[in-house]
Amino acid sequence: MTDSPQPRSHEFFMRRALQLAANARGFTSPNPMVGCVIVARGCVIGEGYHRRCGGPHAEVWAVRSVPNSLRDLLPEATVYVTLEPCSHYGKTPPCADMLVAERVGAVVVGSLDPNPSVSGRGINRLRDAGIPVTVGVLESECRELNRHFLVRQELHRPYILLKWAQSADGFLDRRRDVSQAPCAFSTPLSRQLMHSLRACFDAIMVGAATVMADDPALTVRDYSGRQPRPVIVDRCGLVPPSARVFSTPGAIYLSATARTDLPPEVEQIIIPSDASPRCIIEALASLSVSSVMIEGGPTLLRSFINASLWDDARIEMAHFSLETAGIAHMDIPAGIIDIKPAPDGQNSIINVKNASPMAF
Ligand code: AOF
Ligand code: ZN
Repeated sequence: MTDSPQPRSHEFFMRRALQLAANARGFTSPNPMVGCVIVARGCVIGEGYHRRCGGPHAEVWAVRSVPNSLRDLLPEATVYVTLEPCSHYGKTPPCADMLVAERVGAVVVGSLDPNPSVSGRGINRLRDAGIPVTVGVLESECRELNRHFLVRQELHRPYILLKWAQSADGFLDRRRDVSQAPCAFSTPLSRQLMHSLRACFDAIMVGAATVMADDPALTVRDYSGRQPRPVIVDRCGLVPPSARVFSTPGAIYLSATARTDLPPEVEQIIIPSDASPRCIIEALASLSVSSVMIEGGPTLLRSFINASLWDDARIEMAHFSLETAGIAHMDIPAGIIDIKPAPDGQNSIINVKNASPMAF
């Protein structure tokens, strides 16, 4: 006896829509990643995702992908979309109107769009046109995918990730002079993962002491992706003009005094010498930076932790200790903690979510 196949669930198709959305990771900022799947008679007849900010939305690609021979099925089809269809004229026309015009049978939405131009209006427009709408399928996965976008919409500021690598006993480096290389906690694989993570951000920020001690380039080298803008916080104007980071495209230099010795391509922003973390983030937001990863050093990281101005922390922890040879100790910040082995099993990755992040 053979069982007849079970009809596939809303979750099954929403998972596929999530998978499609993630194809554009690193390319949609400041827009969200959105995926869409069109299903008729239990089969996928169309798929799409939002590829680039300014380009067509996921629903448009999905409807366009339906073969002409199957378009007659749209009135009985269910459209799965990870984010509420938009209802406004932005860089593109409203997707909710397009779905109404195509007379689709039903819409299943992962999470609501908090963008004040949308915010429930997309769903209302569909329902007003008589299209049944289900909301909240795999909602937490859909929200997690768009953490950067949701923080910007809901907390009115750029998304902030704190990131560092440390020894098992919490040191970011060992005692050394500048002629010696920084202590290597990362493995080749975790470095590559870190570069893929960098490519998802608009900016990567470090303090002056880190530039002077490590001379980082802050580039996306071991992965192919977008280069974020490097940001150097140097309140006292100490970083030498020869620092490698000034050659990385799009560099932003935050200091209390203007410098005449930096390459002309470097964008200089004057901040008060006692600028708070909030003031720093406001300066970046004014340059349309919508997500920033803070890569050190401990003074800058701690100032953001003390202000509760961060959303996630990602700590790569090596399995060896430095004990008395270690310097620059960091405590793991309080929050919702998840610890996993790195994919090569050599280090641990600690992810912490801030339970009460500062809003602007
Ligand atoms: C959707 N599907 O695939 C995306 C949506 O300037 P625009 O026209 O690209 O509009 C951007 C806004 O549209 C963005 O802030 C978000 O609210 C929504 N994005 N909506 O239905 C999509 N990318
Ligand atoms: Zn849209």
